[in-house]
Amino acid sequence: MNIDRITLHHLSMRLKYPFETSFGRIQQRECILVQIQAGGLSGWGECVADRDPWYSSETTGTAWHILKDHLIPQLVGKSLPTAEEFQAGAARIRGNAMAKASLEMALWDLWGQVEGKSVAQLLGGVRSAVPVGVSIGLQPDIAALLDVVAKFVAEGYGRVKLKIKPGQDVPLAAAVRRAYPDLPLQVDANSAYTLESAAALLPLDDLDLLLIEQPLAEDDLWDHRQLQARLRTPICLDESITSPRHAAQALEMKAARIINIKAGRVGGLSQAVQIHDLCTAAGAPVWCGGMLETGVGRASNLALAALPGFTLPGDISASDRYYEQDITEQGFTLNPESTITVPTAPGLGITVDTAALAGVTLATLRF
Ligand code: NPG
Repeated sequence: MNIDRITLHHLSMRLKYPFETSFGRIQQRECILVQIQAGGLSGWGECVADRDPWYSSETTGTAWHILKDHLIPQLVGKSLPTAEEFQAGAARIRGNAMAKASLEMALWDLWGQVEGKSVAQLLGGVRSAVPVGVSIGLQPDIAALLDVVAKFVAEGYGRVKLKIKPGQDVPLAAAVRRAYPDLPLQVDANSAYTLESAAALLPLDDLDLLLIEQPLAEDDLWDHRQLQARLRTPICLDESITSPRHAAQALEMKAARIINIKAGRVGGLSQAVQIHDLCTAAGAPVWCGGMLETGVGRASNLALAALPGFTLPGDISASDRYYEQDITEQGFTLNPESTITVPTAPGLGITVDTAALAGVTLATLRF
């Protein structure tokens, strides 16, 4: 089967509520959707790079360039590659994990449709619904934070993640813990601390948190190791883990006890599965991170989180937590017990709503 056409769609979608982290405030979320057409089928992928290089060095601009000038020319007009063939071609391009992952996601969607299997099945998923939580951005004050937590707990979210940064950390986590003594709770600093300033986080050990996510710089496995040695609470790495090798080294070095897996951050679902497998072999739990995806990326995250090692709830909330109108016909809703059902239809199991897509498209490019 030949790849007939690839289309890039640059989108800008307004979040229902601004999302504030230690790196900045997002209200208008940009992303790129990749559509691969082959043999009358359409496969979709989402590039999670944002407009600004705050969370990662990749942006929608750099991803557009890498897709257009390097990755797409390897594929368009050629026969549909296997995952190994795609990864071998992509490996020659350094970095640019999110650009690579988006194209691979569209290929997984196609491979599933060709084989009549869901992406979850292709990846080795074992769960029909996955445990999920909600990630809550920084709020103006603790009273406002408690209101937002109360709203999401009332909606049925059974695990809450709080964003923290220097000056907005222990007191806010302690206030939420006081209000919800039994709620599974975790915090995420998005690299906002140094080993020195992270001394402020040591009292978090008294709050019975599931984990403390990415307190230190993304390129600093060693200082994470020093900090983990001083904390009883597990450190979980996100930004620092950009490949299976980093994951293996972080665990070996005891820089973290838990890993957040985002397929976009590690170059695709293939690498995400490798990280899952090596963490499982090492006895380290993993969970699926989120990047405010549309329904396309959400479907892919659900497929990944169906693997057996994803024992902690993912940052995969229901569609209505994010956008007024999503661009997939399928919306994802929260089940009782704080789970979301994994799509079972072939491929990612989603259909893009072309009218909704047109309404949020900034630019389109066809190959
Ligand atoms: O529910 O998708 C979600 C958001 C989860 O907190 C979340 N994502 O640091 O992991 C993160 C953060 C993020 C959002 C990172 C957007 C980058 C972009």
